[in-house]
Amino acid sequence: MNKLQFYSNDVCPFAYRVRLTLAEKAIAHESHTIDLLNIPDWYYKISPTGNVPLIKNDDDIVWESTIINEYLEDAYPTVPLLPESPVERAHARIWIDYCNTTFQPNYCGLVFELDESKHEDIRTILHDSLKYIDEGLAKTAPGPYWLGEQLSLVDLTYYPFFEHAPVLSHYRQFDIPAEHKHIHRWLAAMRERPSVKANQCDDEFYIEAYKPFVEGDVEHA
Ligand SMILES: N[C@@H](CCC(=O)N[C@@H](CS)C(=O)NCC(=O)O)C(=O)O
Repeated sequence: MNKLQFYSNDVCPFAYRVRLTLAEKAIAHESHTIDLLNIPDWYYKISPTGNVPLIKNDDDIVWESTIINEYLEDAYPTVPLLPESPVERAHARIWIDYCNTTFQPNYCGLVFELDESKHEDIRTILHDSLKYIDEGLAKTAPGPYWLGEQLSLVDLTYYPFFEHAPVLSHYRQFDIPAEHKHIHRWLAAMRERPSVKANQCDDEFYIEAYKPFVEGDVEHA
C-alpha cells in the first residue's frame, strides 16, 4: 500500500481540518502544497473541483474536508474521533453541519465581502452565532473539548477558523467577545494539542496571505 497523499495549502482552513485529523490519528502521509493563486493543470486531473483539501489513498480519491475527515474516521478507526453512541455521533455531525452551513460562511463572508455596507449585518449574524456556540460549549463545560472530555472531529472542524481570527480582527475590526468564556477556554485547550502546536501558523502569516483577497486584487471563488 502506498502512502496516503494529501494535497493542501497552509492558508486553507478546510485543509487544516484534515491536517489536524491526519496528525491526531498519526496517519503516515505525504503532503503536497497546491499554489491556490496558480493551480497547476496536473492538479485538475486528480481533483474534480480544483479545490484543496484532497487525499489520494492508492486509487481512492476523496475531497471536501468534512467528507475526508469522515473517510479517515472510517478507514483509520484506531484513534476514534467520533463518540460511540449513535445519538452522540448524530449530535457531533449536527455541530459540524452548523459550522459548514452557518458559522463558517459568515465568518469567511466577513473577510471576503468587499462591500462595506454589508459588514454590519454579517457582524450581527456572527455575534449571534458565537453566542450560540458559547451556549453550546457551556453544556459540556468544563470540556475541555467541544463534546466534553474527548477530542472529536467537531473540534478539528471549528479550530482552523478560530486560528484565523487575527484576520477578522486586523481587516474587519471583529474580535471574539471576551464574555464568551467557554469559547476562550476551549481555544486555550486546543492550542495545547500537539497536533495544533505542530501545525499552527502565526498571525502575520494569515494576515499577509489574506491581503490580496481583502484588497480585492484576487477574487475569492
Ligand atoms: N467545501 C470545501 C471548501 C474547500 C475550499 O474552499 N478550498 C479553497 C481554499 S481554502 C480552494 O481550494 N480554492 C481554490 C480556488 O479558489 O480556486 C471543503 O470543505 O473542502
